[in-house]
Amino acid sequence: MGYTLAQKIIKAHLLSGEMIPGSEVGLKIDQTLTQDATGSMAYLEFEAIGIPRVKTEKSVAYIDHNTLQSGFENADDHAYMQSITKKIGVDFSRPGNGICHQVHLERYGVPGKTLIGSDSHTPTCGGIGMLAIGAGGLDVAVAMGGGAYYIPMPGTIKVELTGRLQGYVSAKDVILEVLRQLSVKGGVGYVVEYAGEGVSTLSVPERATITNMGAELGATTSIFPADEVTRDFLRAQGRESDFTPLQPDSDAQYDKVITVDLSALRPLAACPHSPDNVKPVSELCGIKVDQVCIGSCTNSSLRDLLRVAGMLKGQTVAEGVSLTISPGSKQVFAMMADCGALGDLIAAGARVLECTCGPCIGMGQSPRSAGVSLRTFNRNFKGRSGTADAQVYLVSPETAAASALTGYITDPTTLGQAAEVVMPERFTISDNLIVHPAGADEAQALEIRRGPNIKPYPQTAPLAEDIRCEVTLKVEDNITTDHIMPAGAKVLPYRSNVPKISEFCFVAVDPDFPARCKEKGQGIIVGGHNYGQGSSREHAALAPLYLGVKAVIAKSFARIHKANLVNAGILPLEFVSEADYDGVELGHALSICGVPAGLKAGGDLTVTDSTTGRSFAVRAELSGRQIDILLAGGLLPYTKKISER
Ligand code: MIC
Ligand code: SF4
Repeated sequence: MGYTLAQKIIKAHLLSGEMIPGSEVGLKIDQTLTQDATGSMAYLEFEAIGIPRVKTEKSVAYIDHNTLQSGFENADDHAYMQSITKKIGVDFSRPGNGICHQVHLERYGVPGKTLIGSDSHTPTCGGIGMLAIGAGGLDVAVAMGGGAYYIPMPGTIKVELTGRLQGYVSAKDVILEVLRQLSVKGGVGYVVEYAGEGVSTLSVPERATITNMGAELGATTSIFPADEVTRDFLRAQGRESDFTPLQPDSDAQYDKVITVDLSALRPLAACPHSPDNVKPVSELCGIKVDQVCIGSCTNSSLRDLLRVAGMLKGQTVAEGVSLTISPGSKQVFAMMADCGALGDLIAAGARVLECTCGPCIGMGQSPRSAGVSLRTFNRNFKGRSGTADAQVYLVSPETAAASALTGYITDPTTLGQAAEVVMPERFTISDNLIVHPAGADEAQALEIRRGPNIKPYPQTAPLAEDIRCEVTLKVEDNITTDHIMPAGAKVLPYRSNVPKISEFCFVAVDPDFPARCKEKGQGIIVGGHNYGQGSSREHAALAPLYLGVKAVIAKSFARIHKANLVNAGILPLEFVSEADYDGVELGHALSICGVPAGLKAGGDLTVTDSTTGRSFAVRAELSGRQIDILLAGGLLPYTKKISER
């Protein structure tokens, strides 16, 4: 039997395990990336592991999430990361160089290689044929130290692309269509692979828009073949020597196949408040718009912004609409300036922001109360924009630009014939904002700068024999990491300060949660399906750890968050019978006895609820390695133990 794209890369990087879907495989990691909001903790963890220099082929630290610097905290974090990366052998992408995924695609991505990043949208580089996976910071720290990265061996969903996109329909509409078909849970446990005659009609940045938002499917990653289009992109980036072709075997087998006919696709929008709440834009026309934001790691490439500039040229943004544009990288920004397209945006009244995540992560540009915001981003979870009752729609750059001009949600295909976007033969290449690490000898003498915002990794404890505590929180299905550990301008400055950031844990769901945890000292969280979907931020596990959470009992978990819980030493348990969820309430006193023995014997445990007198069964779906991590008190003590051997 032949191999799929992902299976080929996994096979070439397999360090342990068997390639049987669901069973754990350990992979050799060639490249890592971090961004500033998760990076400071990842480097603190790397330091705690105690290895002096990174062992990967290439590791890069980006500063792109928090550049507001509304206090000393972010500046402290950035200074810490700039100094430690120089010492340990990591490239440092200075603020102003762009969003991690866009820059990584342009300057570092290599077909056939493995990449893990402490950001859930790391699969963006699947657009260039990499196996690129989002992970928690501690997993990235371990990989930087030369350790394997472990995932359950994924199954494969093939998306067959037929035809060719028409006019103002673009890559964003493709992934919205896939989300419509598969939902935010549909990719869990799978790699999504793109195939078919439509593939060669899409450029690498368009493919990257599609793989980027595979994160919203819950997929392990998404990937395109590496073909002549990939070679052209690398050549235009002055990196043709990085090209290796990658195609699936003709007899590769897929667990599921869906088809998207590119020629028939119409503009789509993900309506409030979930990326899979997808409707045709034509059904939403006439809704008044207050704000339009173009950018983010999903849609900020040169192609996207040239298209927007072409649509805005000679026109004025509608009265009552605020249009912001965040270019994805310095390369995109500089090329927009050089060709005059930036001038067209400015002249039309666009508010051009710096090339960072910006409004996507709630760093400014919150809409007005109950306002309607159209965004080319990838997430529209409630409150993520910074305005609790805002109505956020996720759309393509074409729909965004058309709506910015009319002031109402507008189907761009009604604007007539789309002018062709003419891409340059070569991108403007300058890596002058990359700070390269010092050599090993020089590095020894370098000081690490540690401001007062840099606090150590929280204390963990080996798994107790018996867990006896109260339910300190009960939540419903699809709880996102934004619910657990919000981002935004007020909270992001504390990513290196777990005691402080814990004060914000779950506050949008239950403002009393942090205080209740402090009062009780320890607790259990009860959740529904897809608990922890969304981002890779390990703070969504570290803050509960700091607040004394010992276990989370849910109907099901999102992949990265479950791994983060284990890494933090918190036990993830699943209800054997979902009906038992209804019987447990906030404040119930639960006990789970003989935990280590139960885990070793297959993971079946019994929870006794002494408030109701009932008992129910739960299961820990964990590998032997994960059980050992929990027994050691988390991945950090476990890794230290292993590296001391
Ligand atoms: C996001 O889009 O939510 C983030 C911010 O990029 C996160 C990472 C983080 O919380 O720092 C992600 O997607 O992993
Ligand atoms: Fe940044 Fe938004 Fe992309 Fe996350 S989704 S990396 S916040 S641009």
